[in-house]
Amino acid sequence: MSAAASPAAFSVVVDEHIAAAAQEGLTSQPRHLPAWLFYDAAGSQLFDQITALPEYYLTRTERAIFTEHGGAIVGQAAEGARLRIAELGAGSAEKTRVLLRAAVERQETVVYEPVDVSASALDSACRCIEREIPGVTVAPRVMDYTHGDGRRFHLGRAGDNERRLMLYIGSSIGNFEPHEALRLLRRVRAGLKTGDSFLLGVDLVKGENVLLDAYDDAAGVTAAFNRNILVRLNRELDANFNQHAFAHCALWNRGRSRIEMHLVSRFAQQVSIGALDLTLDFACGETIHTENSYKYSPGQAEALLEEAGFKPAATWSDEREWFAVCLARVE
Ligand code: AVI
Repeated sequence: MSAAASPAAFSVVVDEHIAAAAQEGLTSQPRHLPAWLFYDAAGSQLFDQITALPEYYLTRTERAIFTEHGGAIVGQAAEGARLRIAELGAGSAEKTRVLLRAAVERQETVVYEPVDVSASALDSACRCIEREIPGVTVAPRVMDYTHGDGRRFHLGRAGDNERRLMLYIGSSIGNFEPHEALRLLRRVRAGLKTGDSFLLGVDLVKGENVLLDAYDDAAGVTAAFNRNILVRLNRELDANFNQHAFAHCALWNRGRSRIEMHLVSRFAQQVSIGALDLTLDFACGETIHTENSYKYSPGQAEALLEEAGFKPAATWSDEREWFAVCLARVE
């Protein structure tokens, strides 16, 4: 190993969480990396681009459901009371604006509580909402809602005549393994009180080609998003991946009802990860599994919500039944 690549000479502070994930995933067989590694600044920008791609129907289909049914969603969640709206993994909160507008129309003002692990994501995403939609007050909460060690969410008290509507939209639940999804929903349930409700957005099973195109677009944005994970390891762990020596691969795993993303080594190659003092030998065709995106059958999300302790109340879908938005109540 050269001096420049030695752990001692690597001057960037190594994030232990990233180092542990890369060490575990890249030395396992089959090799894998966690999907949360996608979302550095460049990856988040690429994901924003993905949501506008013609092939990536998810975002625009869910937004259309909100545009058509936002009033009904907010009305059913409120049941005559005032509503405050919380959101897990708020991101750019772009679709949420549709629901916030519906809430303002109904009750003139609304408190919006975006929850995210990253304070900076919350800052930039939500600062402008108050200016854009008069009547909205933003109360951001920094919280790692994906790992809770059984602890409850601390969202603060809602007012006496106020109910909370918690959003988890954008098919984000689809990136969790089924047992993790159930655990997450149970945590959410435990952090809500009687009368509150939960809105879950799920992508539905559909024709294989539609699914494959959504995860392997013609412009190559999803491929760049996938490869960006290697660029991130180069920067943060002093690795020397040649991102172009790995092909983007999206496949439909029908048996497990999920799209899988992989990075496939185009030829036999060696990669070193300086911060881990690790050298990896990739065979030609060997893959790194980077993401699963589960697709739900009609009724499956409602069953999951019920298993997590919610009472499913209503489901809205688009004409083609490509995407579903499920409202469930805490009783
Ligand atoms: C964030 N998540 C819901 C996206 C999805 O569709 O599973 C991530 C993504 N991966 C590739 N394209 C988009």
